[in-house]
Amino acid sequence: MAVHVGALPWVPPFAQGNVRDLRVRWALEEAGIAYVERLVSVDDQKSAAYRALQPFGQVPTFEQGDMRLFESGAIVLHIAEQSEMLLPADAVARERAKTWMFAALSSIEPYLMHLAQIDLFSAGEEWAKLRRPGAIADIQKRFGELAKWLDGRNYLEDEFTAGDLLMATVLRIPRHTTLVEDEPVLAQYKKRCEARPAFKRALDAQLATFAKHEPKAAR
Ligand SMILES: N[C@@H](CCC(=O)N[C@@H](CS)C(=O)NCC(=O)O)C(=O)O
Repeated sequence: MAVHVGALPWVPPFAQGNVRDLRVRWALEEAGIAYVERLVSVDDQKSAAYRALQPFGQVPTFEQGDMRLFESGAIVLHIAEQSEMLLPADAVARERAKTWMFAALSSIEPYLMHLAQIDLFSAGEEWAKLRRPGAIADIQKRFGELAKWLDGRNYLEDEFTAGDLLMATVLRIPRHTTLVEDEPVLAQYKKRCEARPAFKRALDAQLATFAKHEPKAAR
């Protein structure tokens, strides 16, 4: 049964390569599962039919027959359950990988999204100027701790897993800063994950869609 992935036709350049369907595309590429894009327009996002699939009107979504999912983490987990490329067979290693999936999404991503809110969506606002130093300090603390864990390791656990897939995509969020580069262990780790052919195919596919649907006004 065909897999459909909900994605946006176009986003402004600052968001390209970071829209969360990238995670789903990457997981599917790692698992060797073919998929078809389902492009979601602004009108679709507001429609009752789409809200039944994604209550917040966002992407990504995943549809395969009766299996209709939203939330990138839940979708990646569903795909990972089908492939040892993403979740090892060993029971302990498998649960450790899932632990890192949650860590990426709940212990690292919120800090980075807070900074994105400050820098990209509220730039120039007074509260954002006041909050920024604290937000940076919080990220530096988390990044230092993550770098300490990764020091001397190629991946979060023995092998690449869905935990690394999510962590690497999360580390792409502050690309308008040097926060990742300031921690060389993190920068090398991110680069190692992004060097995977499956990541490159996923990124190319997302960017190709944006190129195809670029509005005339943005050219
Ligand atoms: N927690 C959700 C977040 C989804 C999300 O923020 N999607 C963004 C793109 S990365 C979106 O659809 N933005 C368009 C909008 O909110 O209208 C997930 O991980 O799937």
